[in-house]
Amino acid sequence: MLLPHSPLVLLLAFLSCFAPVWANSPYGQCGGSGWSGDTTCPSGSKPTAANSYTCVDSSEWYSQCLQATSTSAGMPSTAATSGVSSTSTTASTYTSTSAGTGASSTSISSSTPTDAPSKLTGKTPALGWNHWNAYGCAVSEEKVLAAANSLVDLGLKDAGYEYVNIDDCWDLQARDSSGHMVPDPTKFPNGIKAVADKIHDLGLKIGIYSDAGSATCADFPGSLDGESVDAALWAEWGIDYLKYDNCNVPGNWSDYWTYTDWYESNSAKRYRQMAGALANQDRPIQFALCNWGNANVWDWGARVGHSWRMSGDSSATWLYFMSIISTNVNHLDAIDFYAHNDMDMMEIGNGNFTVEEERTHFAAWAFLKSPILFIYDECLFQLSTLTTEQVGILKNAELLAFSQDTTVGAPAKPFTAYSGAPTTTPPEYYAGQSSAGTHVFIINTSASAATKAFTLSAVPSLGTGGSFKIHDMWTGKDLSGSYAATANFTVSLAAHDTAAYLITTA
Ligand SMILES: *[C@@H]1O[C@H](CO)[C@@H](O)[C@H](O)[C@H]1NC(C)=O
Ligand SMILES: *[C@@H]1O[C@H](CO)[C@@H](O)[C@H](O)[C@H]1NC(C)=O
Ligand SMILES: *[C@@H]1O[C@H](CO)[C@@H](O)[C@H](O)[C@H]1NC(C)=O
Ligand SMILES: *[C@H]1O[C@H](CO)[C@@H](O)[C@H](O)[C@H]1NC(C)=O
Repeated sequence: MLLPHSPLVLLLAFLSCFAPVWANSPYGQCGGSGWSGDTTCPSGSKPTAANSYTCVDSSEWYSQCLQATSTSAGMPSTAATSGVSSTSTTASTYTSTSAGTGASSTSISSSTPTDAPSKLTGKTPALGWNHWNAYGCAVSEEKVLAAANSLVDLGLKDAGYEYVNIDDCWDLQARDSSGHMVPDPTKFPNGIKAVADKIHDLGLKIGIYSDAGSATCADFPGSLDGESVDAALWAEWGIDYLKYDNCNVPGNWSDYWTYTDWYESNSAKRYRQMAGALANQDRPIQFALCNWGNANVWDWGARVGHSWRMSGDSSATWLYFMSIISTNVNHLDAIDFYAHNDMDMMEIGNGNFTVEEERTHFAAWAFLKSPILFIYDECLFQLSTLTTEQVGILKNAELLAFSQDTTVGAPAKPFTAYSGAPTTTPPEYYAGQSSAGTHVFIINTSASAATKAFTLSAVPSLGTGGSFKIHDMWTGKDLSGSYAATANFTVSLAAHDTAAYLITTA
């Protein structure tokens, strides 16, 4: 294989850098709240199922270019032609949290697995790369291995990034005659196992993707009711991580009522079936539930998997960041070791953010202990519209250490910065613990610069006496002097920026 940074590879990468692939591409984002990118989808001269795409709302935040007419995946879908929109409609019936009568009116099989997630993986949030936002359906062995090599070359592996995750569209639309998923021979000519071996040789781990329905969101085979066969195949290949999506859910698996314990819901049951299949394999596979924050997943996610998405697909917009943080702060008690609220992909390098907004994005994902799965391709990273500054944000050792701390499982949580401080949505002040000490994070949510202040004694666990040293986690430097517990600490924050501090006894 060519060295990733050889001149030839750089030239080839440069030549393939036209428009960003997420704009106006099949299965790419075409809308959503706050979305300012391309809203059209590719259409062929003869609109057919194969070459015409329409923009379908898959959630409040995300619309996606989907084929106008679905083709049949391995298992027939009982959903309407557009799986995403039909499952979203179903999803809206999930929202109530009140206890209902439904739990007794459904007959959950007593054989539904109750396996807990493996304790051999997923203690701290997953860090890595995911192909989707960079390549969509145009994924390939070459691109996945290039990403793996770049994790090493850019020092991201050393910083803690470990997962190289393949998303949707990696296989053929039909299973083989023995019912197995088949890697697309054009995209993965050597199969997935060969890719897994190479990724393992680099000291990294590999993720695969499937769906808890009859077909994936891009209409490839789903795993519902075929979990054991698929899990065994992935284990044989050496898979370390599974992202398990929520498209094309057959009608009889919908939840039309509420539950006292949503672990008994049909939604949870679909994910529990896969949890049981994974538990039967001879290797730990981290299980990432991608059911879009439906069915009160934060109440049962930790009994089934290692992380769970809190929303529909993310959007590369500031509005999405504010929304997902606001959602997440209502469910921070769900977060602990082996249990992580997934705020969805890191959009650094995507969208049109200021450096301050990127710092806030990264910091919030780190201090709320979300998995951090980012994108990049040669166009973004190595030929650096994704700047060294952005790589520097992703590699910030102190924020990553907070995310990956092995002695404290809890995230930072909102606190009242001083008596009478205003409450905002999302909150602006957060405090948490790590093995290094106490941390404070402050988001300036407004579009102009502001002075932020907090009283040190208002920070939970610092106490009301003594004096403290304050360390800036972005610069890696201590602020000069020391601060009494009664001191009013102030900082001037640029619009949409986030301050990150470690506070220890002076
Ligand atoms: C839905 O129908 C399929 C096919 O008959 C069946 O295997 C499955 O158990 C049903 N799901 C539920 C939740 O009843
Ligand atoms: C990106 O942001 C800058 C600064 O806010 C703005 O001037 C520019 O028009 C934006 N570009 C796009 C493509 O939205
Ligand atoms: C702390 O300082 C800020 C900024 O100077 C000021 O607005 C605020 O009133 C002060 N708070 C206290 C409790 O002194
Ligand atoms: C950010 O700046 C705005 C405008 O001055 C202010 O209203 C907001 O409270 C600030 N946020 C923080 C966290 O200081």
